[in-house]
Amino acid sequence: MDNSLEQKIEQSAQILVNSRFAVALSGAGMSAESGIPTFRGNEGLWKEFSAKELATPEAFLKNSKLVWQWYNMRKEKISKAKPNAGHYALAKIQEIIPLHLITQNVDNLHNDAGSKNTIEIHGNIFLARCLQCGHVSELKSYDNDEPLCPVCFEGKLRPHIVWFGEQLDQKNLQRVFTWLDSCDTMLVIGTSSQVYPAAGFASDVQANGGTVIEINPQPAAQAHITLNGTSGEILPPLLKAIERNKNSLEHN
Ligand code: BJW
Repeated sequence: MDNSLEQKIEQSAQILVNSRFAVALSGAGMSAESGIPTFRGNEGLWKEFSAKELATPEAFLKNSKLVWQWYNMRKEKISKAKPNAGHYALAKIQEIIPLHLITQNVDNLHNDAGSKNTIEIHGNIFLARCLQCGHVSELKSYDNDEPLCPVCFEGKLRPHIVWFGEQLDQKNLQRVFTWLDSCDTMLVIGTSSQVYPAAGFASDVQANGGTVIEINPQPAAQAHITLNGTSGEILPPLLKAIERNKNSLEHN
């Protein structure tokens, strides 16, 4: 690791340790080192698959079987994936400082790594919602492309995912904005910052006077500090630096 990156990690750790209320926003890059493809870029899902045909309410109305087949394929892959070093380091950081986590990811890996109270703003791939009674249930299987509601037994289930053109859950969004209003430091990890409303969160924090730190091998956010590298490379040394700074703060 070059000197300037080490210095920036140290500077970020000091900011985070002195922060009153910090928020992290993660995106698909966070899970790339767990073998889960991102959406954009050369290796991204949208190179091979059409977002319009698979991740919109119109697509589900037109061909729910196709949409379920795509989600089942992804679910099978995701269910075999494990959290990576970045997920584990972030969960440990949350034990040391007040860091609240918002994720755009639907893969559950932050929770598997031990993060608590994560707001999953785009849903969760292991949940399904009934189109008739609205009940949300766990659906771990990945072999059924016409699942029915286990509660009303009549309604068709859809993935409990936020598709393009759909509103995010309002309760989640209210909690997010409460966090953003209180936040003095934000970590933006592994997102291309192209999809709204999440893409606007960092500017909201900056407008309130907060500091934004980005972790990404191809930085994309408006940040005060850019830690150029993958989340698996950057978060473990950031954790170490936070531990060091916290210890020296407590011993002074
Ligand atoms: C690494 C790494 C490593 C790689 N370590 N990093 C305002 C302006 C313009 C448009 C809109 C707007 N407001 C709303 C819209 C419409 C739309 C939108 O934003 N469109 C844009 C594309 C322009 N937004 C919506 O429709 C949202 N709904 C909404 O706002 O409702 C109100 C409304 C509706 C309509 C009009 C106006 C208002 C809903 C968005 C739902 C997004 N859903 C998806 C798919 C479902 C999830 C699933 O099936 O899994 O969510 S799209 C997809 O993109 C997925 C992701 O969560 C989301 C964000 O992607 P992310 O996480 O940033 O991934 P990538 O692949 O883009 O980037 C990966 C990054 O990682 C890169 O930067 C790499 O460099 C980096 N990286 N390896 C660290 N190891």
